[in-house]
Amino acid sequence: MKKLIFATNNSHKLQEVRELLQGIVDVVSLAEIGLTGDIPETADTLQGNALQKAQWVYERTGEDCFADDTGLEVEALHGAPGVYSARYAGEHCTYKDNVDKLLSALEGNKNRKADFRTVVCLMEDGKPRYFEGRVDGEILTECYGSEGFGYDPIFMPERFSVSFAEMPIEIKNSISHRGRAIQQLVDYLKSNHEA
Ligand code: ITT
Repeated sequence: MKKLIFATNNSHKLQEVRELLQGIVDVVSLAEIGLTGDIPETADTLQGNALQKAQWVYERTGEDCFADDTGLEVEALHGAPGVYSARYAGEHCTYKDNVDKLLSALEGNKNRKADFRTVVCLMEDGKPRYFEGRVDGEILTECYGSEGFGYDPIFMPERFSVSFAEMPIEIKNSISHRGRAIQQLVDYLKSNHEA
């Protein structure tokens, strides 16, 4: 099975991606190879950050790897927090700080449309390749559920009547931004490595 290091410090992402790539890719975490430290993500696009994270790991290991950069884009906020989703409420803020800030920003606003977008950067032999996934939905007016992470308790994907945080991981994975981007990666790996 192909081995790929996943360039993330986010344990929830790791769990979701491991589930998605089970039996297809041997996903190696940074903890497993003893690579610590803050991975820089200073670009102003999801693609730029995904590249930066994958490159950071590739430069230190020389091994094939991949990274995920994700943003929540809210229509009424002209696409914010977008690429700045992690630090929306400031440096060192918690998921709850971000959720509270977003709920306040949208208070009384009838336009709740939003989407999650993920760009995955695969670094193979030092060459980057990108895969994207997106899911449309809406921002709820309060938190629901305790699964998942980040903005999951306030995001309800279209055609569903529950938030991401009310879904088992397999259901979120089957429709999410990350699930879709990783599916593209799987399709690429299957068509290029098993022919
Ligand atoms: P790494 O860069 O180490 O992978 P991160 O948490 O910094 O982890 P991102 O920059 O990609 O990851 O994500 C930005 C933020 O967007 C993240 O901190 C969460 O608040 C939110 N987020 C990402 N994926 C999400 C998801 O599937 N559900 C809910 N919120 C998510």
